[in-house]
Amino acid sequence: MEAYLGIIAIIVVVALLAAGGMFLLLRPRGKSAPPVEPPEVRPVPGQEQAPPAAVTQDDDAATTTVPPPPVKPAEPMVVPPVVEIPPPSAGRMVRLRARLARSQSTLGKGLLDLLSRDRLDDDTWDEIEETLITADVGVAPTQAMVEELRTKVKVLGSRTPTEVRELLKEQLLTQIGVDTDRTLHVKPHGERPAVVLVVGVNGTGKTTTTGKLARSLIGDGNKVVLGAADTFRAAAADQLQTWGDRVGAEVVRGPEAGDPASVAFDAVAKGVEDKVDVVIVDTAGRLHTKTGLMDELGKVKRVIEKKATVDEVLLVLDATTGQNGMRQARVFAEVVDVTGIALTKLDGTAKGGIIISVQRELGVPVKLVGLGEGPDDLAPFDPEVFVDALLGD
Ligand SMILES: Nc1nc2c(ncn2[C@@H]2O[C@H](COP(=O)(O)OP(=O)(O)OP(=O)(O)O)[C@@H](O)[C@H]2O)c(=O)[nH]1
Ligand SMILES: [Mg+2]
Repeated sequence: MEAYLGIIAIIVVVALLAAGGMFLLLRPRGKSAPPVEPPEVRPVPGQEQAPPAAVTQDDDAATTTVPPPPVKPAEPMVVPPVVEIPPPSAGRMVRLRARLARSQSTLGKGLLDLLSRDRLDDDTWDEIEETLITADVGVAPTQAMVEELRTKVKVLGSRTPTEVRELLKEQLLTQIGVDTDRTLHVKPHGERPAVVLVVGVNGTGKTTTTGKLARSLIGDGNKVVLGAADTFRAAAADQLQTWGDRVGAEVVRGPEAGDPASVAFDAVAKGVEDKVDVVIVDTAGRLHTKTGLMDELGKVKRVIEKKATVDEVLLVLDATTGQNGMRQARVFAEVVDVTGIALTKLDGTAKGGIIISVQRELGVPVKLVGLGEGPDDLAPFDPEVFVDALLGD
């Protein structure tokens, strides 16, 4: 019996132990289990203001947060170079003629007022002469004009304002030259481009004129290569590069302090290879009194001529420099055979008469005029428009 009781006791103890084990295994884990966190939603950069992407199903029920669709990583921005389409050159001078206001008020209006006086005595003629000289017309052209005006005024007797204007217009046009050929030689020779060499003393506006001319040629439908033959300063080539980049003209440059003639040669070679219409070579400013630098310029031209014809040698003259400009012009003309003058900064001067004196001095026409610092402020020179602007309409 006792044996039975022992066995039953053992069975009960084992059963109790088994039940306890089951309890431990099956009891809920409650607080000790880590909470199941909803997936974290981070704000997408740049979309911090976007409403949260949560969908609430029921006030009592748990909040279910639906993550937003995956955002593609931003692609790197590629900014295409902005290439401008410049306007054509036609009609530029008419658009810019208001820029001649200073020459108009001094030269144009001054002469009209003097010539409109009832009595033209010697003092008045002296004043007329002085006005012309002050406007840089030059001594010989001034004397020629005064003589002609005196004769014509005598013939006319009393003068109406229209007659005075016509008289003056005719005289100014005669001195400037209406029939002069001012064509810029930029027509390519078959497969070979035209070449324009830009020269002048420091700061006259060579690089600016090169850039403006490239724009206007491109505006007229030409393909252009620029040669940065100013190797004295790296900034000079950068300045030209900026002009080229704006209109999509390739710029050929060389090492700083390199040989300008070889850069000019390379630019022309590139122009030939790319079959462009015009190659414009910008050179460093140089004082006409520095023989070594003037010789270097002669070499630049000769080296280009091994590859192509130099169609234009443009002398860039600053209209505000007066008689000093005349001396520069003479020396440059001796060294490189100047074929045309680009007269810059006419917008800032009352000395518009320099057009007359410089042409007379060099026997070379003014082909381009700079009438401001803006990219399209360069115009083919038109004597009629110029004189009309001086005399007012
Ligand atoms: N107002 C006015 N300024 C001009 C004109 N042409 C050029 N300039 C200004 O003249 C300054 C000199 O121009 P650049 O083109 O650098 O002269 P540069 O002859 O190349 O000078 P260097 O290379 O140093 O000899 C610049 O500030 C131009 O904006 C013009 O027609 N009118
Ligand atoms: Mg320059």
